[in-house]
Amino acid sequence: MAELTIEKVETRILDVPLIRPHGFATTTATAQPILLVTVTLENGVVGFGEGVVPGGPWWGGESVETMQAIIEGYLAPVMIGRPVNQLSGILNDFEKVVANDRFAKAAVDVAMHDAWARALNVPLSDLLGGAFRDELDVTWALGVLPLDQAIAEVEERIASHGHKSFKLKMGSGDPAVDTQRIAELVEALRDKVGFRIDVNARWDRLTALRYLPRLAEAGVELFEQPTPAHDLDTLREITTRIGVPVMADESVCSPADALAVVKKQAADVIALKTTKVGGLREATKVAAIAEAGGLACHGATSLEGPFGTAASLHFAAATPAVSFGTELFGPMLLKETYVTEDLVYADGVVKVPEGPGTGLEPDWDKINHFTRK
Ligand code: MUC
Ligand code: MG
Repeated sequence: MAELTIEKVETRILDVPLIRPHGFATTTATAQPILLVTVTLENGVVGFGEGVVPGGPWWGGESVETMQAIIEGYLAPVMIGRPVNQLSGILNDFEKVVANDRFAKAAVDVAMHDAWARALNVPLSDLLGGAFRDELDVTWALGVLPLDQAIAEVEERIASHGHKSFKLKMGSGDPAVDTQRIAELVEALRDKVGFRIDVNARWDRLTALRYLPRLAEAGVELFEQPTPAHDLDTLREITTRIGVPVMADESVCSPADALAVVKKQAADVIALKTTKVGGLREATKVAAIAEAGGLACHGATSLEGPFGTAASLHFAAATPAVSFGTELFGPMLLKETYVTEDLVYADGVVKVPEGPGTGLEPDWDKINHFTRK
């Protein structure tokens, strides 16, 4: 079908201000850089994808600037002139020209899925097996914050959006002080909502074994990636020793990584980000491996904007293995959106948008406004 031929691939960097600074283990973001990717087909249909990392290259080595260079210089030439319904062949050929760089590949993978679904006039989830649910639970994440501000933010988010679970970012500063701050917060509010922590791989084995039991005693329900990505032995030790479920995030950036975690039974849950694994097709493989190995998947985020988040929602809606809720809250952290109708969040859940593709439409005035000059 000639009309499905990919004619153009365009990218631009958006800098979108956040509603408040978001403190990660090693950096604090006040705006989220997002690489907006458009794929235009010969029939005029346009698909949207987003290249996003949480707050910069500290997380996985990629940034919006590296993604732009890789997509424009190496991935776009593989795509142009080929029909979008040969997606798996195109993705296969990416591996001949670009190793790793999964966040960049995810941005174009999502844009191609979106264009293809829009061309067929079906929701994106139809290309992933079909949606079997229309809304998903959403955890809200607090950046690294002083105790009083953190308590105030939890109370405010319960009142405004009905969140039932919260992720607390850790890993910056002195582990003893960090642990005390989080333990007090959880003890103050655990009767109202659930809490999990994300250390972003910053603690070594001894630090983790020393402080995680205190957090377990305070009532933390899930430990996300306390220790370094490559060290599956320690992750397994924590999983088997402390009695609180462990979620692997930085340890799982590919299907092969997921298989390694399953073989070692190093974690109970996989934080499945469609971004870090290279897109929706790779995410499907990770989910299948997790499911076969008895691990649950969590619909995790790199703080994507509306298009990337909606794509992840379609994936989660079509994938029963994503059975451990989501943290697909990225659009709520942005001060303003750049789609005509934003995602709907209320009562602790987000609706999967309806309509062709992701179901979202661009607001070009806003996109131009946020485009980096
Ligand atoms: C991560 O490591 O999970 C997701 C939410 C958040 O606050 O940070 C990210 C990245
Ligand atoms: Mg994480």
